[in-house]
Amino acid sequence: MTKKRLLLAGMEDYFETWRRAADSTAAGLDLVPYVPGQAFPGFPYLLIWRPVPELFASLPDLRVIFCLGAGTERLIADPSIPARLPLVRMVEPGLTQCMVDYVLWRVLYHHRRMWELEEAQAQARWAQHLYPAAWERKVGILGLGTLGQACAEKLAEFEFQVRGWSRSPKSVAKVACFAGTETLGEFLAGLDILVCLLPLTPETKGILNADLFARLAPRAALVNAGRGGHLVDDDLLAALADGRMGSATLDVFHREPLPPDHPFWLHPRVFVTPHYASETHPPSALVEIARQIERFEQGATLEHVVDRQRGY
Ligand code: NDP
Ligand code: OXD
Repeated sequence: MTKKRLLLAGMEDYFETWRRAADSTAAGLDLVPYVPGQAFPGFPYLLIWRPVPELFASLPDLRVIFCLGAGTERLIADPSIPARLPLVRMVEPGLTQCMVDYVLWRVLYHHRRMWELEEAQAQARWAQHLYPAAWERKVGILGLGTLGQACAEKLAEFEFQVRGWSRSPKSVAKVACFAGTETLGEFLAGLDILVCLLPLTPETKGILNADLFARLAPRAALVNAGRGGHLVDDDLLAALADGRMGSATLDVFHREPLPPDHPFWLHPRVFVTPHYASETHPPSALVEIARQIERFEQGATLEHVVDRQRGY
């Protein structure tokens, strides 16, 4: 079988990892690195993560753009990407599984107030504390898409009281689903732990702000694995200072890497992870890309195509 050629652009540091993954799977893809200034006629498929200057002029036969990640806001904002080409966001089992691990880990951490034990250990102090059962904790997930839904299901399995919020109505077993801006207040009311897994769009930018924090349970915890632009940093710092919010895990930031002088780094109730919540796994992602190419070549509609007007 002839392998399909997939061009990788702007991913120089990872190219060898991807090529090894391609060689180790039966995806049937031949990965080719983009070289700036060179033309690539005859390449219908492209995989990119961030905008690459002058890329599209060198790809006269391009038909589908695959994004390496689930969040496509940077590509949507790139005016050089031809509007006629479908942009497919990443949906693959490795990315979903890692996000489930991360969210479960961080929710359990905040649920059991692990930092109190870490602080106590640093002082050789035996510090038992009481905590509610999982079924007494209300956990909300902003964004009930591919990742949010998988996380909601896992948290429900662990007996948390789980709520989810999306744009369109959803039905997820053991999860109370809320849809639309008009239900946001009801969704948020009294949540103990709030997880953000929204895409960054004009509607969701700055959604994690003082008004939202005021609706949660006192000393609630925030887990932001969506995008840094969802959070108003100063509102979180103020809410932590006045005790309205109790703690936060932040994986994504307005500027990445997070600048060394940012107050989040040394805050005793803020736990920073370096945009590490989840990542695309080359072997399973390539199988998924190959499946989509197969569909496309057989005339079926591509899945997970980004709606650029909607912003995700
Ligand atoms: P999806 O597109 O599958 O899900 C997005 C969800 O957000 C959908 O449920 C959607 O509603 C909802 N949503 C979007 N806009 C609104 C709105 N205005 N009001 C209410 N709900 C809204 O995306 P994924 O689950 O695959 O990924 C989500 C995000 O996670 C990514 O965009 C990215 O930012 C982030 N991410 C972070 C990673 C990390 O390592 N930190 C790794 C991977 C992703 P509806 O279902 O009705 O469309
Ligand atoms: C993604 C990410 O969007 O890694 O996939 O943040």
